[in-house]
Amino acid sequence: MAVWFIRSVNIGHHLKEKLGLLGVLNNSLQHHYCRDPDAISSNSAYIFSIRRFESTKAQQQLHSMYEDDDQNQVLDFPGGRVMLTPEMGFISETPEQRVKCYRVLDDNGQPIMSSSFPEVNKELAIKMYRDMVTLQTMDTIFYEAQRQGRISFYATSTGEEAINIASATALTINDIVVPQYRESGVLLWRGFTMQEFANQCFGNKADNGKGRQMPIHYGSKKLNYFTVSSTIAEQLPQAVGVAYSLKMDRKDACVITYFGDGGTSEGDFHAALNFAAVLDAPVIFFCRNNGWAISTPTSEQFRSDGIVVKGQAYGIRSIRVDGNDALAVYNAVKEAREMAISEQRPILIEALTYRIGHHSTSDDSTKYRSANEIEHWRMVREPVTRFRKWVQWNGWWTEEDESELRSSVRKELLHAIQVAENVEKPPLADLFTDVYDHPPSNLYEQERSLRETIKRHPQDYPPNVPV
Ligand SMILES: Cc1ncc(C[n+]2csc(CCOP(=O)(O)OP(=O)(O)O)c2C)c(N)n1
Ligand SMILES: [Mg+2]
Repeated sequence: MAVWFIRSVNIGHHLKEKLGLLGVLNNSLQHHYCRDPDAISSNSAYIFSIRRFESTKAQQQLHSMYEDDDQNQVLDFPGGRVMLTPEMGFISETPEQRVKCYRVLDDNGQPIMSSSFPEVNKELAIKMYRDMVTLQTMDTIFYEAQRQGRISFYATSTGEEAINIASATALTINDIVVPQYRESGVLLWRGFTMQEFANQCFGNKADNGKGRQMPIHYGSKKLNYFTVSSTIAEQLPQAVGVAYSLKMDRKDACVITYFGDGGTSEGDFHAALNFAAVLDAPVIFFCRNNGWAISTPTSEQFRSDGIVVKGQAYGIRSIRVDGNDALAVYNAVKEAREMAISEQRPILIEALTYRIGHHSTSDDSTKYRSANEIEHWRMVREPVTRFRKWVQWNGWWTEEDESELRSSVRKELLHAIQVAENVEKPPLADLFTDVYDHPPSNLYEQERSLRETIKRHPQDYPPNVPV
């Protein structure tokens, strides 16, 4: 499988061979320390004393230089040896070449001649395609429901269906998903039903979150899918913690956490990458670089070659992939999962894509981007059509299959919405439960005050919420 990840360690082979005894000893201890959680408790005092010894020697090491066989001077520095040079040179702010983007299918759904092929058989391909269409249809119908005033909010994944479904396909149900909010398709793939999606969006009594969250803040303990929280990037350090717990428990599973390009402008992103790297946490950081963070274009977020190079900066193996090519996404995540678990390390994937829809129902993106730009991605680079062409090219899909699927999904969704709308809302008392065993007095006071206000202004409160 020709999936190339940028290696986090770029040290030349000949230099590695010349490492001194201290370096080798330190390396093997670090390896032991990081890979074997049990070793942490039993050997921690020993490792700590070695490290302290090393740090008190730091000053001495700074002045110690060695000549290697090539007459190059080497600085023995805590953390690794560094080649010295008499030539002053700043590292360029832009690489000579931008990191290439891995893809398998061209824009027309045709396999690229030289690309190695992922093993996606007919059954899997059809399930992937069906779920992409379901996600698309779900987005259309819920979006319309919001426009009709039936739900309060919605955000579509339009343009990012391949990322959603293909990444989910490459994982197992034991892998834990720590999402942002534009990854409903991952939950769909795992078996969240249309009724469950509708119940959450309508905030009714059957919703797992008891109606306490905005629409699209899904979560499912059963499906190993953490509940969405709106605060951008806060999920990333949490994901590292979850991955570290999998490591401690020696689980044959990893964590995948999703985030947008906007998320990388938060401090949490950087803290998470660094923690994951030094803890060797089995976590896949999946960045959906869709060009926009609401109205802020990526050109106002960073000057680097996208996100992929930031992985390497933190010592994390990384890849850039075409997010609108389902087969490339599938291949990259499958390989990333394998490395994350077998080598116990984090991996970063930057998927290039485009947010075709508005940011959410609270946004009008025509105010800040050109219609041509949106049209280009909708017509030329659209991921569902591209995948469909490949499935059809294989002779696995017909026009009749297409119309049958679209109409049955639509019917099922409309039914789910109708049912969800008629289910009772959770009682008012639920607002104050599930956080404390014994709620503090100020919460009791707030509940009392709310009930009094409702009594005084009943016309301002929804009649379908039991008080
Ligand atoms: C900490 C924080 N700051 C700001 C916001 C407001 N906000 C919600 S979504 C969003 C943009 C996120 O963009 P990106 O991460 O690229 O995801 P995308 O919407 O493009 O999928 C912002 C700024 C927030 N929810 N949390
Ligand atoms: Mg974005």
